[in-house]
Amino acid sequence: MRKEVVLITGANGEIGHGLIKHLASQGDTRILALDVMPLDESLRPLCQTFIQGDILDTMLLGRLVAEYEIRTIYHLASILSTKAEYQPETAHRVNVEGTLNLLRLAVEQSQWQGRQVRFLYPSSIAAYGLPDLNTKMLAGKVKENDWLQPTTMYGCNKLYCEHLGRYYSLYYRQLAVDCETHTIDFRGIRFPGLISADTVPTGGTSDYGPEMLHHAATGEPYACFVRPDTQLPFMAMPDAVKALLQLEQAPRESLTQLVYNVTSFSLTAKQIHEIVKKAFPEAQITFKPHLCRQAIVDSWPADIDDTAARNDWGWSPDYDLERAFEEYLIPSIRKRYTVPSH
Ligand code: AKB
Repeated sequence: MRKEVVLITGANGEIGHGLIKHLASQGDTRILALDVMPLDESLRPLCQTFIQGDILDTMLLGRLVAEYEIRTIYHLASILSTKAEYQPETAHRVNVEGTLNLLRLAVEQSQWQGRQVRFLYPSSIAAYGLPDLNTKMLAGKVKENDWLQPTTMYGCNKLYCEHLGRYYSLYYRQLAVDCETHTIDFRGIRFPGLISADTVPTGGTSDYGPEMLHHAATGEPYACFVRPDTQLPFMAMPDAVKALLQLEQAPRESLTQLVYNVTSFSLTAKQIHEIVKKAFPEAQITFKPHLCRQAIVDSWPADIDDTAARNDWGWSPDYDLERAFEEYLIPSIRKRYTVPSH
């Protein structure tokens, strides 16, 4: 008997933390967690099984196909935009070949189960590429099919994997004699910059937002690597988890597209600085733009249009700007770094 599970790759990453905690709190989901790094001790008891391994290890993935009945895959593993620019070919292997391995696994599982496995794929605003700052500021809320000329390896990888998801959903082996009937049910979400109270991101280019906040709370000085006027859309982590779960649950018939923008609020680095300073008046924050990272952020939209997600599957964030900082980020981060007095 194969064990029915939900597979989460990149389980130890930022979204993985939030997703595992949420799924475990619902009680009825058996989680098979996979990560190349050891899983955080706090997450271990929440998972049915944790496997430390690589999504490029096809033998390992073959073993998973044989042992488990995988209902849904949350494929979270990836190398983020800044890190990917230092090792673009490695990023391509992990982000594209790794995703291809998971899509193949999903097809095999769908065939064997006789039903479509759901494949939830977090894509990103990095899939967009606006040619210059002026265009970015005039573009307004960018829709899913606009400005898709990413300038980073990570962005190219995300956009291409969205296409792969569409291919594996609709056209997989379309000319084969034994043309496979059971394809997969791919659902992609283009996330804005994410901010979590529990984890600090590594290797991204929207990281200046969460880094400013976490450094301020720990009293460490922070030099923000973008200009104060830099604007990006952001979202609090509980909303990112909510979006993934809500899209997973949505009836296929209500979905008019395979990839959706979602967003919560959009603000400048200066506005983040002001909010952080108000909460942590001692914070030592300076602005020291890194020209290349700045150029990446300048190519990402200042805001995105998530009307399709709102219309098709009822997306609506719980945390607007004020609630995100006042009710979630600041109190949780304050608590996280407070040393208990004995
Ligand atoms: C990154 O900065 O690479 C990510 C993203 C925007 O997808 N946070």
